[in-house]
Amino acid sequence: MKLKRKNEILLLKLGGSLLTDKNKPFFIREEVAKSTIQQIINANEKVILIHGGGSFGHPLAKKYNISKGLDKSIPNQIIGLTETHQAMIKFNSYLVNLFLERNYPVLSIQPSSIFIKDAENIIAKSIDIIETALDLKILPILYGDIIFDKQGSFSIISGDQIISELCENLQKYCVSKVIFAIETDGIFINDGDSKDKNIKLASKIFSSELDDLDLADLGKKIDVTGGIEGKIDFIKQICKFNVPVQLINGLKENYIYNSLKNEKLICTNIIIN
Ligand code: IP8
Repeated sequence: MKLKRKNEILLLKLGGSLLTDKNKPFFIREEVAKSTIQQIINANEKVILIHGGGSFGHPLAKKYNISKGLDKSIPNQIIGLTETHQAMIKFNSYLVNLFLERNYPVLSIQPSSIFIKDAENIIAKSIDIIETALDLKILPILYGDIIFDKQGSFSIISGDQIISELCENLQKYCVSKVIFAIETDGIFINDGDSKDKNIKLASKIFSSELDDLDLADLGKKIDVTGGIEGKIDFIKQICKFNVPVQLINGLKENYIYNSLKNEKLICTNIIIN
């Protein structure tokens, strides 16, 4: 019997700090968003798009401490939970509309409706909804969201977590690469001794080196889901599923298009070894 090859798919995560100004609540960088969406349309590859929370999700999640779960001592936490979700829907709808205005078929899929937690573990459900959309040549769009916990609580599911779940649970499709479009060129590491510290872009990192990176401190922003250290933890998980990862600067001209088309770029490539 001939084995049927799985269809290859790319996962593209658009960072919240790329698409929004994290210092201004609910502020979309419209030119960046429009250029990004146009590049995805131009590339016209089989993609699942995931975007982060940026200045929509993070400030509300932080205000109500959503990632730490139910806490009766926080006033109005439950309304804050629903507001966090709604802020993400608003951000997501803006992006979805950019595609639809350009007649490109996309479908928003609510992560809080297809994932649930049971204490520490995320239980991926209804991944076949995403696969059926892909079969119909629809580009599915997911985003960092709230997630319920069957134990009667909740927390945040980040875009990075969703990517890891997709790498693990997609059945009909096989992820050929995960692309993180961020607002810097990739992962920066310290170079040289402590007296004369310079930083440099790590253009190639083997998956086995991920535990020992001497990360450069590029300053911290409001991020309830862990910043670059948190991202590296998810990259490690993604590598366990044998999927290569690329971090690219989404602000550079045509970088998203070129990455989707597998062109050579100045960026960070994580190679499985
Ligand atoms: O920006 C966080 O997703 P991320 C989503 O991918 C919320 O970490 C709601 C804060």
